[in-house]
Amino acid sequence: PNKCAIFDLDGVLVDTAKYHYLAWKELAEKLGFEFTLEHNEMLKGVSRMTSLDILLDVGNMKDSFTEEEKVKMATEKNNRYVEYISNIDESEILDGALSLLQELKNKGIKIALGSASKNAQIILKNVGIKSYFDVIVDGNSVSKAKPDPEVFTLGADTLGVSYEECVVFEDSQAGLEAAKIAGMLAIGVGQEKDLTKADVVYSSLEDFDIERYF
Ligand code: G16
Ligand code: MG
Repeated sequence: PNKCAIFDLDGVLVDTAKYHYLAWKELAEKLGFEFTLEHNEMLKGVSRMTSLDILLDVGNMKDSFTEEEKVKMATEKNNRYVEYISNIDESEILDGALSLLQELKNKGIKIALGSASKNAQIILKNVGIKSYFDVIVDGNSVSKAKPDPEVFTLGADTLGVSYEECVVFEDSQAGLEAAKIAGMLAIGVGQEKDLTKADVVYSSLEDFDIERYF
């Protein structure tokens, strides 16, 4: 039986992926190229600096900047993103997320966060769901980014749960791949065509059948 649910944050529990997109798009426009929603798929679940590299590649500017300039651009993007998320509230919680967290709690299932974001704490606090988590692993706690499984295994290790007893909820290919490498069940949340690495895909957490997995 599964004992632990591990949740990605952006795009699974909260609708903040759109703010990442807006902030990256603004940077691309400043640099003089278009960054589309389709391009944005490549950034999901990916760390901030790797996201910047992918974006610069889209604009054919991969080798145009020094490391220092890149850090400056990433910081600028993050400042913009933090502005967007500083005023968010529970209305940004995605459909089905709150009731799923509550049902898991009622069943005594351990709940972990496994997010690549360094801004996870502020988001959880602003939308009011921080107290559901038995452990919070985010971009500040790990040294290796998804698809490395560290962001999920660290949570399981902290809770003393074996990886085979963990179910991961993810909206990104990088995160689903990380879950599979760890030996965890990988539930994709989103569109099937984008999430080919998932064991099973639900278009929304609302459709997730808790009795089937826990
Ligand atoms: C999120 C997003 C990614 C973002 C990454 C780092 O991860 O999906 O697009 O690049 O975090 O975020 P930050 O710049 O805030 O540290 P997740 O794992 O919660 O989906
Ligand atoms: Mg995500």
